[in-house]
Order: sequence, then C-alpha cells, then structure tokens
Amino acid sequence: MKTRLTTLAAVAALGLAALALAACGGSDDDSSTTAAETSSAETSTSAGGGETVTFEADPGGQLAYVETDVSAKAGNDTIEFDNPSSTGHDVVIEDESGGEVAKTDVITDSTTTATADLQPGTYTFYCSVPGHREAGMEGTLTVK
Ligand SMILES: [Cu+2]
Repeated sequence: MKTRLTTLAAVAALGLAALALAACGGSDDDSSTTAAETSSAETSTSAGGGETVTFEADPGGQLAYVETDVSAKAGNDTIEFDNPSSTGHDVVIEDESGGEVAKTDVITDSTTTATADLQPGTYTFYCSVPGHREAGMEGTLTVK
C-alpha cells in the first residue's frame, strides 16, 4: 500500500515536471522567434540607412528638377545631386516644420553629395539659388 502511493506520487511529480518543461519550451520558442524578428528588423533598418537618394537637375539648364516626387528609406542617407547643366543649382531638404535637414553645394556640370538623417515623413526639397524655387525648382521627398 505504501509503495503504491509512493509510485503514484512519483508519477504525479513526473507529470508536473513534464508540464513545466513543456511550458518552458514554449516560452523559449516565443522568445527566440521574437529575437529573430527583432534582429532582422534592425538589420533592414541599418541597411536602409546607407541608401543613396538621387536628385537631378534639368540637363538643358531649365530651372527644374528631373524628378519632383522622390522617395527614400528612413535612415542616415546620402543625398546625391547631379547637375549636368551650366546653370548653378543645389538641393536643400526641409522637414515639415521648415527645418533644414540637408543642403548640397551649388554646382554646375558636376555631382555632389550631402548626408541627411531622415525620419519617416514628408519633406520638401528645393533649389536655394535666388529665383529658382519661385520658378518651380522644388519637389516632395517622401521618407518611409
Ligand atoms: Cu537652381
């Protein structure tokens, strides 16, 4: 009689241990999945951080950019500005509150770069050479 009770107790204890192991294994799976998702998200964010965003002025010297609707990934991006014309232009990027986040040199017939730490949102870019923005040298930069 006493032996049988001991056996039952042992079986019960084993059962509890199995449950505890199962619960433990389950939570390990959850946390490892979360960790994998987190690290892949971080990887893609930092990969996007190295993106180069290209702006180009009208090759014929018009006061215009080739693209006025530009998109970029959020991160610490390189702003590349290509001005193949002999008319001086630059690219200035402003956030929604009018704060300047990037500005290239004024160049002619060459390419220049600047860097910008871009957060998701909508920005305005324009040429700061007097009269050019007024003539239509501006556009929208959408950062995602
Ligand atoms: Cu210009």
